[in-house]
Amino acid sequence: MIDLYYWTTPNGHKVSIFLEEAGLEYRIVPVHIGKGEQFAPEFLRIAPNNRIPAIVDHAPADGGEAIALFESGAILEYLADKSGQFLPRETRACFGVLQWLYWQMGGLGPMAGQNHHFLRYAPEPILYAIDRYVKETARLYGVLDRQLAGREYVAGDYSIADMAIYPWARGWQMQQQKLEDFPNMAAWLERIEARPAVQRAYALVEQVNADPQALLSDEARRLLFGQ
Ligand SMILES: N[C@@H](CCC(=O)N[C@@H](CS)C(=O)NCC(=O)O)C(=O)O
Repeated sequence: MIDLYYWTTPNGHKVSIFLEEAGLEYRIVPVHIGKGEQFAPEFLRIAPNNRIPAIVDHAPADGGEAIALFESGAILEYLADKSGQFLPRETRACFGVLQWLYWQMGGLGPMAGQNHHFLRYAPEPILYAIDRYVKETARLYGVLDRQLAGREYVAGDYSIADMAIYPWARGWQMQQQKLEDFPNMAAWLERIEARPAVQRAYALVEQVNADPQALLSDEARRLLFGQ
């Protein structure tokens, strides 16, 4: 059994998508980041960076004691290794996937995250910051779009790279992007969205989070951005 410490945000969805795709047994432990639950000492013992997602695998493959992990990229690699799915073993194919996973972790995730911050959460509009992150998001989607030309998935077969990128890319509208500029990405978004496991992962949102706007409250902003 795997415990998934989760909230209904893009980084949380990466892991719920994997678990649904792989059919691994898991249970959700909600961590309401708008209420400050990410600062609870018992969560910090698992995730010292006070961010979701995190997992605890109570039945690791080596039969040893439970394994706790934070950072969505490391979690995806771990689960791929454990299940033997969504990350090829062969060196070229494996690193073909991993370079796109790290592109998401070091590029699209942080840049789109700042895009969300300055467009949605900042107390006043800072035009330079908005322009910078909207443009950088567009540049990154241009890179993704070119990679997807003539390909169904980001790197070979459907993989943890697609699972890491999709939850951020599906927010293109909020990020002030024009989907018609990225036709290959648009087709790929449709392909991923149509997957039953992806639909099951997003269906969890309503069960876990009754108020998706809660992160916009003054208290949530103070907790999230006053650290
Ligand atoms: N690099 C981390 C980023 C995780 C992250 O930023 N999580 C956000 C939600 S998407 C969070 O938990 N925020 C809580 C906070 O800022 O206190 C990962 O990919 O796991």
